[in-house]
Amino acid sequence: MTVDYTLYLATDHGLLGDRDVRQVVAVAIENGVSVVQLREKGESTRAFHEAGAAILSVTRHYGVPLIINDRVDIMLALDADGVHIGRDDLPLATVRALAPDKIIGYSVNQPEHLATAVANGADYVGFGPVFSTTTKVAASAPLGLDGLRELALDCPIPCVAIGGIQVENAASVVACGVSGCCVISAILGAPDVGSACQDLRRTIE
Ligand code: 3NM
Repeated sequence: MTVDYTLYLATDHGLLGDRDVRQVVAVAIENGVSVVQLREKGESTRAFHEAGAAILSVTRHYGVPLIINDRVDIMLALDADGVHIGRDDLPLATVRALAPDKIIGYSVNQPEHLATAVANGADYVGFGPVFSTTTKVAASAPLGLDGLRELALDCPIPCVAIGGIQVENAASVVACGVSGCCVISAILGAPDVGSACQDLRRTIE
């Protein structure tokens, strides 16, 4: 599957509030989101799976890939399009063996992590956090634009930037050489999800 990483939305239960995740994701895709990641920190396995099934019905309708955060078992159970893992999850080589044909993303904060990702067959990497963010608890120290540029320069696979990306700084992030931007609060925290997506998409392109 060829993936367009231009505007990558990750979900956050807290920021969704009582909105219907299917509706929010549908509006986001209609206004420029090209990949969706279901990220359900702190939810039960059952609730995570249910949310995944709900979102998958929307992403399939639009032909946009759905990536599941951390949980290979839930990705396989849903037959979703891929999984995004970090260094505290199952090893990348193990995930690749379990899911030979799925999209696998890997979180990278240092050059050594990028080498691990490439050597073990990741399809894309997420570089972050670029800027400080309050959305992720205990995120590493921000890379800044210089750190991001260095990682992107040596990157032989698609890469997205994550962490503190807003419409105001998205152009400088893309200028570092990444394939796209992954955002949470710039979309889910916006008063108007559709226009936030349009503004981000236009800026990134
Ligand atoms: N991962 P926002 S930063 C989920 O550095 C996540 O790997 C990060 O949220 C990493 O767009 C982050 O609201 C939070 O800043 C991104």
